[in-house]
Amino acid sequence: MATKLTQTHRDQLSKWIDPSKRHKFTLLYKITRDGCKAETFHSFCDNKGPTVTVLYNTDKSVYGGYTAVSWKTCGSYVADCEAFIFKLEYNGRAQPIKMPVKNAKYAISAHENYGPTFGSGHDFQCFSETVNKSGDYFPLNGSVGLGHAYSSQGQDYNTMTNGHLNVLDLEVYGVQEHMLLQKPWVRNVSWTSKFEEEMKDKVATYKPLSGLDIQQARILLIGQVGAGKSSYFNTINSIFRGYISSQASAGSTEHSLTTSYRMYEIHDGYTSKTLNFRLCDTRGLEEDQGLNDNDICYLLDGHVPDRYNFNPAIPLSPDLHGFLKTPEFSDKIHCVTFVLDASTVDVIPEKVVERIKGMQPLMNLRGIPQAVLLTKIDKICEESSDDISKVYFSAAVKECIDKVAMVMGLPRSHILPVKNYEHEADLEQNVNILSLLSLRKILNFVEDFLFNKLDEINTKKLNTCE
Ligand SMILES: Nc1nc2c(ncn2[C@@H]2O[C@H](COP(=O)(O)OP(=O)(O)O)[C@@H](O)[C@H]2O)c(=O)[nH]1
Ligand SMILES: [Mg+2]
Repeated sequence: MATKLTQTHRDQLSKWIDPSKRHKFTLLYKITRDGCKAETFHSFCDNKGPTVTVLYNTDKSVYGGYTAVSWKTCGSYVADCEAFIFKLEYNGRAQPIKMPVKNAKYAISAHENYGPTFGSGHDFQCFSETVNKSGDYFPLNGSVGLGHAYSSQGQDYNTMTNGHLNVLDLEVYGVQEHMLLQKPWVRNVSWTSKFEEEMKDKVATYKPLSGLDIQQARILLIGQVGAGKSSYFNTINSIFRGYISSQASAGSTEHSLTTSYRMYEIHDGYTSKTLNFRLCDTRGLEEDQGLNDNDICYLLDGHVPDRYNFNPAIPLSPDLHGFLKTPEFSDKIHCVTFVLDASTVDVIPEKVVERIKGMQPLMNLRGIPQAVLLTKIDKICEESSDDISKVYFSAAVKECIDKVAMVMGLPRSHILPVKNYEHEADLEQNVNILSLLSLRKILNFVEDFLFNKLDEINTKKLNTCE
C-alpha cells in the first residue's frame, strides 16, 4: 500500500479544511524516514502552522487528525476550533468521515513526550516517547477514545483503526493555502503558440481608425521610477525583434531627477515595418518630484517633443526649445497607462495616490481612456512566477487588481497584469502572450477614444451644415 498522501486524499482534506480554498501539503515528518520519536516529531513539526497527521495501518486503513494551530511543547492543551479527526480509508476502501472538534479548548495536547495527540482523554493519541519498528510496521503505543473533545460521528477504535495501532507509516504535512484558485477569475486564454501568433498579428497589423489622420496611436506610460516602464517597452520590443532587447535602459538604480521623455517606436523584425503606435515613457508619479499638472496637460495635448528633458528646476513652457506650439490630434496622447509595481501596491504612498487622483480629471476632461499596467506580478505570486499561465488563477494577483481598481476608480478590466522580461536570456511564449494581451487591450481603449473623437467631429459637422 502506498504510504503517502494521494491526490484524492489531498482534495478531500482540502475540502474539509476550507471548501472555498485550495491547499498545499508539504511533508514535514515521516516515521519510516525520520524515526518514531516524540522529540523528533516536535523538532520537525513545532511552530509550523496548520498540519495534518496521517496514519497508514497494516489493514490498509488511512486516518489521522488536522489542527490549524502549531504543534509545540508547552505541556498543556492548545485550543483550536478548526481541528478535526478523520478517516479517509477503511480496509483499502474510501470511507471519508470528518469528526470535528466539539470542545475546542482540548483540541490538541502539546506535550514534549507526546507524538501528535488530539483531544482530552485522549480522543486520539498516536504515540508517546519512542516506538521501535517491529518487522515492517510500527506498533504505536498511543490510544483511541473518540467522543471526548471530538464528535465521534458513530466511529470508534475498531471502525477507525481496525482495533489496533500497527502502522506502516505516519506522516505529518504542513498545510498552506494554495495561492491558486480552483477557477480562473477571468476567462482564461489559450496559452499556445497559435494564440501567441494571433495576438502578435493583431498588434502588428493594428491601424488607428481612419478619418482622423493618425499614423501612430500614442500611449503614455506614467509611473514611478522603477515601476517597469522601460522594461515594458523592452518586453514588447523584444517580442517583435525576436530576441531579448534592452533598448530602453532599465534598472532600479536609475534615480536621476531629470528624465527624458521618450516616444518609443517598435519595429517588427520580421516585416521590417514600424508598428502603428508609440509607447511614450515618462515618470511622474514620484512623491515629491513628479510632473505637475501643467506638465501633464502639455504631455496629454502633444506639446512635448521626443527626448525632452524634464527638469524640475525649469518648468515646461511654450518658450522652451522644441515645444510644439500647435500640435495636431495625432500628436496628442490617445491612452494613458499608469504603470504600477504589483509588489509595492500595498505600500503606495498617500502622495502618489493623490498625484494619480489629481491627474485623472485632466484625462477625463479630454476623454482620454486610462488603464493600469500592473508589473512584477511574478513577485507577488510564486506559482505565477514559475508559470505565467497561472496568472488568472492567482488569488494574490486578483486581490492586487481589485485593490488597484478601487484606488484608481477604474473597472477591473482596465487593470492589466504583466510580467516584463528582466533576467531572461530567451523569449518565453507565456510572457509574450500576457504582454501582448495587455497591449491589445490598450489598443482597444485607444480605438474607443478615436471612435468617440470621430463621432464628435461628425456631429459637429452635421450641426454646422444644419
Ligand atoms: N521581477 C520583475 N522585475 C521587473 C519587472 N519589470 C521591471 N522589473 C525590474 O524592475 C526594475 C525597474 O524597471 P524599469 O523598467 O527600469 O522601471 P522604470 O523606471 O519604470 O523604467 C528593473 O531592475 C527591472 O528589471 C517584472 O515584471 N518583474
Ligand atoms: Mg525607465
